[in-house]
Amino acid sequence: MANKFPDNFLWGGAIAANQAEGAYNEDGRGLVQTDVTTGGTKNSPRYTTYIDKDGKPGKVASMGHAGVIPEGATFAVLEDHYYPNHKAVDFYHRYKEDIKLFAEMGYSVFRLSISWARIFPNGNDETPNQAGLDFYRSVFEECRKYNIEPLVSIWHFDTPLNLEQNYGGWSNRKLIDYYEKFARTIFNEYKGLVKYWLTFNEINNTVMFLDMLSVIAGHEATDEEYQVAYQQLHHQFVASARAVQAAKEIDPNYQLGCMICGITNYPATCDPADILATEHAWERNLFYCGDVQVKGKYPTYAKRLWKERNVTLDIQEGDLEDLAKGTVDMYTFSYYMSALVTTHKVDDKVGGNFSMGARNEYLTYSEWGWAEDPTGLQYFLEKIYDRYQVPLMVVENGLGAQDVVGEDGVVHDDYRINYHRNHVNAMAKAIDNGVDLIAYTTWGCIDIVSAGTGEMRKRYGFIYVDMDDEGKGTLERTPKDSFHWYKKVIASNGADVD
Ligand code: P53
Repeated sequence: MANKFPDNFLWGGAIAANQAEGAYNEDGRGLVQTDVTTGGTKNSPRYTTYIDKDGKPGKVASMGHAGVIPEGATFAVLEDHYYPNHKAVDFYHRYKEDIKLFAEMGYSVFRLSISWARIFPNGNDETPNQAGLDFYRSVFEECRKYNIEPLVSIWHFDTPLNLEQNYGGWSNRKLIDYYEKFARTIFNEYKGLVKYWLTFNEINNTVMFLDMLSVIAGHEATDEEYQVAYQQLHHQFVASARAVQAAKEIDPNYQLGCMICGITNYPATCDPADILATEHAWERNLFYCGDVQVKGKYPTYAKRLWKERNVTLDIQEGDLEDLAKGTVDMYTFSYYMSALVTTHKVDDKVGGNFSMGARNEYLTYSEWGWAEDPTGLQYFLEKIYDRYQVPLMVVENGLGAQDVVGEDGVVHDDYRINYHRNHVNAMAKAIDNGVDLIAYTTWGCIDIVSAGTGEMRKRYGFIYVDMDDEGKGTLERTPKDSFHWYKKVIASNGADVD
């Protein structure tokens, strides 16, 4: 039976400013963390670079947005390193060409993020940078020309570097006010051009990344690190809730969403201890954020989570009221893979950046160690919808793979088509089971810089970009086979996935 999607279902793709735009120091843009972050690979981390207090250059393993540099050091761009995000794929200058290609695929939605540092270069400037405001206005107008609905992430791993360097980043409560001012500025500026907003990309990663530190940096996170992360997350929750309230004040038609890194957790064995550990992993890594942002309050199990890590949250007067008042209208998430949870010793660990834990013998893994699991997407959709009962959006999904340009100049990416076909089918099944799913934006609709590894070779796009890991290439855009496949899927509203 052919898949059935709702009539007004939104089909499209997604990118993030720092991974696509480049033009890192043009038109008054300030620096962000990825501008001082080198490229890495599957097996070696990206590094955040700095000059220490004695003037010596140094680097520290980073996750793009979480590199912690030594006391007294200053983030710095070093001469003998390559920074892939500086140029990225030059969306900043080529957005008209790119949006035209998206329109050709039939997009009705395009997810992108607004770079805070283009609007407020230092994060807390008195007045916004007009050139930054103009750029996004022009991008949104270009979308509207083709009846493409922009879906805008307000923050996608790119806090202005000044706020990281001189304020301690999200550990500092002041960031709530700076973020709120940024959000209000763009809500006012783009009224009538944008309807859908996401407050923080993969907000659960603020804490979940700590579980993964042992993989990228060979370091088990300490209670102090959890204390810092939970406090930062609290500030982000309040900032998100304030932004939601501001948005509704400015335009009651605005639709706001949370954005969660959606990893489906399964128990590795039927040992009851594993079943419970899995449920607790859902609470810690997924529900904690969704519950605060959709239901408007910290869940009861939060006390246990804080106690396990000796965390004492500084919650100030008005914060809990803000959380209650600033709940989101929709739950949006990225979905790439599932993971296994176990209390037993694991011999066969899955490698690759960010994915970890035991190998699932029923699944296949990408070159970067991510488990391909479309059933896990159906499971996630059904479980999350049952819990929250608000419209859902899959705002990232895709396969990072190395592409080979054929002799005919085209990438024949059946592997990517298969991946998306399976996930589109899984969404259709969840919809058939009653889930109110309203949008699907595939990740990196055009090839962009990988967030995790900084590589270009880890490609997700349906449009090939001629650019390599060293920054060599013409930046020319060429549709892959998947481009034509997706066009057909959209034209048939998800019915024809062959
Ligand atoms: P890359 C880890 C696990 C799941 C999603 O990731 C993740 C990450 C962080 O890398 O992030 C999202 O480029 C993120 C995007 C990112 C995309 O997944 O490492 O929102 O910015 O590019 C894919 O392969």
